[in-house]
Amino acid sequence: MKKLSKFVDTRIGFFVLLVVLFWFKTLFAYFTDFSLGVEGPFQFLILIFNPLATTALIYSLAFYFKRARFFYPVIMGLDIANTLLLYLNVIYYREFTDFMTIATMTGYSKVNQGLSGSSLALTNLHDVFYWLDIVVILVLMLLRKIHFDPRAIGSRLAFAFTSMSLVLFGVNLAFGEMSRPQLLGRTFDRNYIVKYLGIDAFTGYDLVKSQHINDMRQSATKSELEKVKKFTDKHYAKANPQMFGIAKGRNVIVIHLESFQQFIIDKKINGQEVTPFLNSLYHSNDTYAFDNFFHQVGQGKTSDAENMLETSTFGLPQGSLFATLGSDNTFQGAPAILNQRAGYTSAVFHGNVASFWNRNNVYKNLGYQYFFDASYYDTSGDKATGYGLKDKLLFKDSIKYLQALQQPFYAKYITVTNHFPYDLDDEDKDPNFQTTNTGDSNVDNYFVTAHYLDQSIQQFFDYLKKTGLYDHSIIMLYGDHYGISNSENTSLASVLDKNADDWTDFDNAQLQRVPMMFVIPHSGGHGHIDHTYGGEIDVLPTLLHLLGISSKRYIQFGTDLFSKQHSQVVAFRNQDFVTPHYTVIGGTVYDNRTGKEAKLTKKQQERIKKDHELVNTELSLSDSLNEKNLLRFYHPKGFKAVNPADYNYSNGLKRAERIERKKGNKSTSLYSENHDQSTENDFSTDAPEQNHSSTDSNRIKITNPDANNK
Ligand code: GP9
Ligand code: MN
Repeated sequence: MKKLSKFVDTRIGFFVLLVVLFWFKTLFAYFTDFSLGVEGPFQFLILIFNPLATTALIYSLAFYFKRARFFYPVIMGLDIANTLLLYLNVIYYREFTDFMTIATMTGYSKVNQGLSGSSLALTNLHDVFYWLDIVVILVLMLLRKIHFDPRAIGSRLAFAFTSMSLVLFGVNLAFGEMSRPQLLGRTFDRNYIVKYLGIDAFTGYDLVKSQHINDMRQSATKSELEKVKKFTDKHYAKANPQMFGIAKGRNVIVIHLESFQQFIIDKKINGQEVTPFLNSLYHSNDTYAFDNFFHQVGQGKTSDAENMLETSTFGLPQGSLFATLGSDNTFQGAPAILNQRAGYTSAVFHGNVASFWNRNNVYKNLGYQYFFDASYYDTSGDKATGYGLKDKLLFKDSIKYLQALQQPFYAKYITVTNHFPYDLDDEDKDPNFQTTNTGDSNVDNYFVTAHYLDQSIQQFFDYLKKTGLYDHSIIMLYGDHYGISNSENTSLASVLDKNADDWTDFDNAQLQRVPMMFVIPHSGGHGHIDHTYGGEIDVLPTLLHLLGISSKRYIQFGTDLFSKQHSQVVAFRNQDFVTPHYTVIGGTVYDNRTGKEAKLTKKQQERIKKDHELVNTELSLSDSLNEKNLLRFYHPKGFKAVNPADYNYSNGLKRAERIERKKGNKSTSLYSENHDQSTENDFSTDAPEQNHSSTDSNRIKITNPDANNK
């Protein structure tokens, strides 16, 4: 013991102590918080040793500080920073099953207001272990139980430590490459990089990559655009003549069902439907519903879903496209196309702050004319949960703005209440609805908030019907992404009548289905549940064709879901993919009928290889398009580039009213059509908060500088 404490009193000893402690902490994270899919003893060995090289490398830098009063603060500072990086990744992983990239980190400040609530819910009692050693060491230093060693390490020895660590890292990398060829060459494998090289190496690698993107943007040329255009032209799917234009000229109402997965549809718990209203829509013959429709989001989650639906290009392999590139990207998306081709007014209704996911900037680049964010509603007291105004109130309080919009409009509602951690005040819970009892509170609460969301949609539909808006609208509802993450799917297994012990990656992939419904009242009653495979990337061309607008001239990666030429290969953001017959995950091919690894004939192998190539090509071309901002070089016929400076989201109602007045008799807003009478009273809700006083402090902070005088 004495010997040990003597050793720790030397600089090398102190260095070894910190390296070993951090090594253990990383292993602790590997085995408790992360699930890295380690296979076989070789991978296991690499995993055990991978934190060592980078930790030693980083901490060895302190040796170059000769004076004790520099050496100790520097090495402790490095240890604290390294622990913070590890810990933030732990928190992040709990929600996203992924690691933080530089893009996420730099985008963080833009989104953290909304994240803070659930980040807190993501902490765990055992997190103490990540910080305990640092506290103990600092206390021991203060009590002078650990002594500062005044003897400096010579430059040569310091250099020897650094080079040794580098050699060690080289060995680590070589082993990694042996087990997984092209480890660093492949863009999408964050889990692999951490598994083989550790978090520090991953972060360093990512830093280099994001620098690379900056360089690429600057050097991009028009000829790169041609490559993308050639691909999307070749994959264009002709509209189905039976469907083309069936919703022509109608209002488009988009309802973004937060975290809503397909398995909730028709699900009964304790004999009761979770979402009776959405189920009735799903089965209505006014509704074209898709039951093999997958979300395709990456780390950008909601914002990735929005990006795909608005632009039919994929999100990025890392981070959120909205948050990282969206401020200055060129988009040719739905609001601008609909406005320029068919005179649509565009608006977003969302109960969270405008800065979340950088929407306040991105929407201007997309050409959205109105953005009714949290600052437009009373979000005080119990009217909001972590991500903003409760859904029932969002629909109700949006009416005064919605009715002022000139028709036809393209209006998007982004709901929030069914968002992790699925908190709902007791007053909002339906006493008649009994949820599951899985022991996993996220799963149990998920059904409660989904049930609430269902009620809110029903109330909105009642309003639409009462005012007649329903009759000349197409209402598009979709789930943006999973609500229950892969690590919790086993808790869900029993609810789905499955066995948690046999749960596989195949089951995880199948659960990525989300609802996609086009409700088109009075369109002939041919609505049905369509089994075509597709995903979020396909929505924009489908919608445009329903509205009678050809999508041919635009660069879009998806294809019309109703088209005979529609491609049924559904790419996930990590290059895994699903087809009607197979599910391909990390190179393993599963047979959809059996859920087991497929035995493939030569011909089938060829087919799957082709599909794989298609997936890789479309993802990488989409990335090239967005990362290099190539659309700035593309000028489709009749498309006027969006100028974000034309948009300003303050005083939305006043602006809409000014247009009403200017148009006079020609105004097509619902308010004008209703003889300048408000339709707000046509909305009825049982939301208990509606009568609560608004003097309580706000649950979400309104930070929009434009947020006054609405
Ligand atoms: C926040 C909301 C949630 O405004 O859209 O985004 P998510 O966390 O699901 O990406
Ligand atoms: Mn979401």
